[in-house]
Amino acid sequence: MAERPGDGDADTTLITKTKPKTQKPPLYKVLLLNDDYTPMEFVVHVLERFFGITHGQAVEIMLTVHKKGIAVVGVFSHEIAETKVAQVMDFARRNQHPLQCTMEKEE
Ligand code: TYC
Repeated sequence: MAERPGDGDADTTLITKTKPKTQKPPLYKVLLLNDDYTPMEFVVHVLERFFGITHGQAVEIMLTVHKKGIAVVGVFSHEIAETKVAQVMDFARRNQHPLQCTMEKEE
């Protein structure tokens, strides 16, 4: 008779399972950059409008960018991040502000 796992004699049976690896899509940080000309209220409005965050959170992020030069606004799929960047850049340009928004792949 052939030995089967769990038959419970003195043999040692090792069962090695290979874990199925599901591919996680890469995520992208959307970054906002400081400049000397875009009004603070405009930046706050942009953050509320395109990132669906509260006024308080928008003020906090805007001030971080103002003080540190750059901040992460959010983390999204490639397509969503690209859309957010395009919306911010287009809205800033149409209002003649030099506000810059960019995206970067998460490590
Ligand atoms: N530094 C700008 C000012 O003093 C305000 C500002 C904040 C601009 C954040 C851009 O992403 C920015 N008016």
